[in-house]
Amino acid sequence: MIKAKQSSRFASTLAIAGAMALSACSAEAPEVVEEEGIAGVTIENARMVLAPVEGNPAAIYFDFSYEGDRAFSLDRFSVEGAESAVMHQYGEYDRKVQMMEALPIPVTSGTTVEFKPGDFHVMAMGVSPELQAGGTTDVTLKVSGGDTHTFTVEIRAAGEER
Ligand SMILES: [Cu+2]
Repeated sequence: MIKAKQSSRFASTLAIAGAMALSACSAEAPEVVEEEGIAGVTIENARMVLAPVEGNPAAIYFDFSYEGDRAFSLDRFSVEGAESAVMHQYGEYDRKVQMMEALPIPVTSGTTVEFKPGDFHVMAMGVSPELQAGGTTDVTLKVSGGDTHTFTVEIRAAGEER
């Protein structure tokens, strides 16, 4: 009997604690300005151009700019619906201009980087057939220190404007 009482009291204490936590959350929610991503980062004109052959690597282009206090590097990306993603740049290798893995790009306040055809881009590998032209997907930039910035890219077919 005593045991049962104790456990029911314990259970009701938990329920009260839960209710308090909930009300605390909902009371605070309207005041908190939700800030997604890294403060000061602006991404514009983001698009992903699919390869002519389904499943082949797709290129992602966008205009990056930053107005913030903290310096970081552009380096690691992940793409929803792709197995992996690498930052690429074109360079001369073996007497041919071809794309290769890019070195991290240092970013400070005022930095702008154009990810564009023939230049910096993010290469998405192992692209899911679910990513279709006309749709969108999310790209996440992960910087040193672990902060992330997620943005949406428009998906275009291979033949469309890049
Ligand atoms: Cu590439």
